[in-house]
Amino acid sequence: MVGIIMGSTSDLPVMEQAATFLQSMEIPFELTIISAHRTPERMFRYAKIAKERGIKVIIAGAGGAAHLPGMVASCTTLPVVGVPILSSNSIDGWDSILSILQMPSGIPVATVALNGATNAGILAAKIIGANDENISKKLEAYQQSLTDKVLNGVEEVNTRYPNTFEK
Ligand code: RP5
Repeated sequence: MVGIIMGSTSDLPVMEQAATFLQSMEIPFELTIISAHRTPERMFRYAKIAKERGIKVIIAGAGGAAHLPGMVASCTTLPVVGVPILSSNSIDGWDSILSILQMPSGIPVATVALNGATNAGILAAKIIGANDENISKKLEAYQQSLTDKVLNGVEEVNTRYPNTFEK
């Protein structure tokens, strides 16, 4: 249902975070390496037949001259979530971010933060969850768990420091 792709196996430690989130939501996904520069034909083929293979959202990660997400987006009507990666050939990460973020009008890539693969997984789940009540409910529970975590922290801090603001 979700296709996770990345330019190199060196991107895997970051991109696995998207896979981990999708697993926690029980959303089926596939994951593979596709390089825009080193395997361009594989990239075009993947993007062109992704929809007919049943994929609903593509998460694409790359670093440096990060052309994979944008080029894939140019060959499909599926939503593409881009993950800029701070890689060995990145100057400082801004190169990866801007390569993915600054798409021309007409070919959007939903770009998350540098190394933000968990958010890419969440965004993909939200896109699918817009038409799937079961996934939507799981996302609600996930967001509630984030709220609970913060409020537990509030309680913890209140035992050590004075505060009169409501919880
Ligand atoms: C990009 O170049 C890849 O997405 C990766 O982030 C970066 C470095 O690739 P390797 O040289 O580690 O294979 O295309």
